[in-house]
Amino acid sequence: MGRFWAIFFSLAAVVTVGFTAIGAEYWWFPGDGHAHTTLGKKIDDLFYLILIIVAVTYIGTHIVLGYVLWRGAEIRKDEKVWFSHGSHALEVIWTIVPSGILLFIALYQMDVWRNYRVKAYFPKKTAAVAEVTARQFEWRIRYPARGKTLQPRPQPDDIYTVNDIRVPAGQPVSISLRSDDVQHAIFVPELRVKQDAVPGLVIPVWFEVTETGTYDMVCAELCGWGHYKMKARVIATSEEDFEAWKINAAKEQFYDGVPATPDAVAAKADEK
Ligand SMILES: [Cu+2]
Repeated sequence: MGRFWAIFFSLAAVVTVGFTAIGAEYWWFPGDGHAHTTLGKKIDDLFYLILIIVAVTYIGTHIVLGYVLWRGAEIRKDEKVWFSHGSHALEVIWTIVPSGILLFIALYQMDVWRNYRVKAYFPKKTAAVAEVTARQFEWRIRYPARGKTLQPRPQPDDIYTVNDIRVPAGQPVSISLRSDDVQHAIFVPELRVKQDAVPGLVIPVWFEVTETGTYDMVCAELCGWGHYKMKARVIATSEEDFEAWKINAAKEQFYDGVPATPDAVAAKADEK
């Protein structure tokens, strides 16, 4: 029976890691399993690096466990068992090696972290496309008028949407994240974008969507009874479609019910 458990524990590790590797390729990560932003791909690479380190350690320790069980199974009933009271050298090694691995991960991921969070390291041509304000329980988005740059304070010709964040794909863009009341967090799994919205702070978040599409966004900070209602979308379109949308959105928003041209006025009069 001892030999059975020895093989069982050794194989269990290999099988688990095998399934995890298959899962990681097909359904572990949100969406189609791959990041849809440039930086997201680097974040995925960090996940895989850590996964490999963990897998090697996991398989290694289980093989050692299997070996110990196998040796234990060989002991005959009349044989005297042997006890170990620890090994100083071994303990030093298994303290230093994991510390070294953790230090390596901490240093290795610094570039990605800095690029993601520190404004001075954002891509140079990052366009500020919108201000996103979280509130109980929705996202209000303010865009500068076509051809203008985003101002810290609302402008009369700004365009507004609720729960729809429109961005051009294929270029680095940033949004200014704020909160009107409590703490919220934007989370767009497929873009690997996650950031808390903190009352009193304006936090810039940049990303470059690689493929046009609609990506689900949720609030990732339990912010009250209607937390679940904070579903939103990031809609990434081509630059031209983004500009065209802006023209349309401005038309709709500023339409005051009065036909604009003399022809339209005449058409309206004919209707009556
Ligand atoms: Cu929220």
